Amino acid sequence: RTPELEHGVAVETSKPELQRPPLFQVVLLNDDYTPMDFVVIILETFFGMNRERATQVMLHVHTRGKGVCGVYTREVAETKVTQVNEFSRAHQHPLLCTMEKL
Ligand code: TYC
Repeated sequence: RTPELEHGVAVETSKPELQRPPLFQVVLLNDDYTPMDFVVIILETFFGMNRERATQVMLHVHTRGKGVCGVYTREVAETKVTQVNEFSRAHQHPLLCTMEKL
């Protein structure tokens, strides 16, 4: 796009402008029953957080009602939501995970 000078001669370089895919926040919702330790394990296991970060995010969700676990393309976000909700149900916890388009 920008003409670059090569030996004093303007050369047209072109950088292809790639499409960026839509991004989605994966969001965790608060509830009154899911144990705090279980939420921390979810954040470590499915979102690659260390214990300190997972605890911060869990406490944010607990006090504010919801919180962002990560930002992903559609398919990755959908997979995380399904994995978290199935894991929570398998352990008889009502924890809810959803996604929101940015
Ligand atoms: N509110 C829950 C409790 O007091 C803890 C909790 C945190 C639940 C985050 C869900 O997404 C959640 N045990």
